[in-house]
Amino acid sequence: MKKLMLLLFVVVVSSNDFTGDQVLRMTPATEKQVIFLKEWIEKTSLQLDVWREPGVTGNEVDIHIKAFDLGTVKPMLKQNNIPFKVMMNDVGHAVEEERSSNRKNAFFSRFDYNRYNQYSEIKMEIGNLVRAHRNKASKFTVGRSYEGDIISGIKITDGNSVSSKPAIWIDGGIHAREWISTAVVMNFIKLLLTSNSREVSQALSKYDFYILPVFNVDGYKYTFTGSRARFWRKTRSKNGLCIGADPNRNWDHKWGGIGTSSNPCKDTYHGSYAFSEVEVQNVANYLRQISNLKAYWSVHAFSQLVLYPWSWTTKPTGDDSEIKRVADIFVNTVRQRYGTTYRAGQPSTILYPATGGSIDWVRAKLGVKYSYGLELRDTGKYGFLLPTQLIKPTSEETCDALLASINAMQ
Ligand code: 0X9
Ligand code: ZN
Repeated sequence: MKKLMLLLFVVVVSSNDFTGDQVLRMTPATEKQVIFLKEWIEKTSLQLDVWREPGVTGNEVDIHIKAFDLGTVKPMLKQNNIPFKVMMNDVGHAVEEERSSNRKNAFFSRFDYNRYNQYSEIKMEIGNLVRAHRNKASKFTVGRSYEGDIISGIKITDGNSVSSKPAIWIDGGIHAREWISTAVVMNFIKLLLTSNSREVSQALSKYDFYILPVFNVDGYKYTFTGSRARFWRKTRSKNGLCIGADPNRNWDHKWGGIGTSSNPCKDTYHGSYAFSEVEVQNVANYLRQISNLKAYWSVHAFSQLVLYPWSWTTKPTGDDSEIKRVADIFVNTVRQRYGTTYRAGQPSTILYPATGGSIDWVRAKLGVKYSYGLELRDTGKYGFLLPTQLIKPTSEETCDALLASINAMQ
C-alpha cells in the first residue's frame, strides 16, 4: 500500500499537461508534401503546437502533438508518405527538467544571468544596472503592453561622449516562449557594461546601444504561469474567442500576406490590422524616433540561423552583398568557441517566407541596411526547452558573433 501511494505520488507530482506529448519531426521531401502540411496545420481541429513551420522543401518541420492525438497523427503521416521521427519523447518530462534546472539558488540573491528570469526580476536588474553604471547606462521605456505593464529597455553608451552616435537596436523575447533570446540579450547588456575587451570598447566607441530584452512583455509573463502556458508565442490581446497575435507578423510591411494566418486562434495570426498589437506599435514608434539607426537585431530561437530581408520574397534587397558579408562574419565567429554551426540567408530561401515581420519593416520603412533576425540554439533536441546549463555557452558565442558583426559594419 505504502509503495502504491509513493508511486501515485511520484506520478502525480511529475505529470503535467504535456505528459506523453511528443514533438514529431517531419521532413517533407516534395513541394506537394510541404503544401499538404501547411494546409493540415491551417485547417485541422487538433491542437497542434508548431515549433518549426513548414516552408522550404527538405527543411525539418517540428510539431508538438498532444499524447491523445499521436494515435491519429502518426498513421496519417505514414499514409501520406511523409517521413517523420520522434524528436522529443515526452514533452511533459522535458518541461519538468527545464523547470527544475531553472530553480532559484537559495544562496544567490543577485540576478542570475544563467537562469531564465521573470519579467519582474529583469525590470529590477535593469534598474540596478542603471544605478551601478550611471555614466554609461540609462533606462528607456517604449510604452505599455496590452495588459498595462511597462516595456523597458536599457540604453548603453561609452559614457564619455556628449554627442550621440549611430544607434544599434537589439530586441529579445518578441516571441514569448523563446526564453533563451531574453537570457542572451541580458548577458549582452552585462557584457557591454562590464567588459574591457577590445571588441566591446570598439563597439562602444562607434555606437550607442538600445537594448530591449523583453519585447512581448505580456506573453513572456504568461509563459511563467505554469507548465500549461510554457509554449505561448503571441501577445495576449483579446481577439474574439482566441487570444493574441503574432508580433512578428503584425508590422506594416506587406502585412497579411504569405506565411501568416487570418485565424485568431493560430500561432501566426497577423492581428486584425497592421500594428493592431500595442507592443508592436510602441516599438515601431520608438524605432522611428531614434536618429541615425544603423542596425537592427531581433533575437529569436531556435534553429541557428542569421536571417536578413526580404523575408516575404526570395528577391534580394539592393545591399545584398554587404548584408551577406556581415552575416557571414556572424556565422564564422559563432563557430569559434564551441563549434556551433549557423546558416545565413533570407527566411524565404532558407526557412519560410513571411510578411509583416520586424526585420522587413525596419529595412523597408526606416531604410536600415543592417537588419537581422537571429535564431539561436539549438536545432531541435531541446527546442524551446534549452537547459539552463546552456545559457552561458549560448550567450558567450552569440555575444562574440554579435560584436564581431557590429564592428565589421561599414
Ligand atoms: O517565424 C518567425 O517569426 C521567426 N521564426 S520563429 O521560429 N522564432 O518564430 C523567423 C523570423 C524571420 N523573419 C520573417 N519570416 N519575417
Ligand atoms: Zn521567434
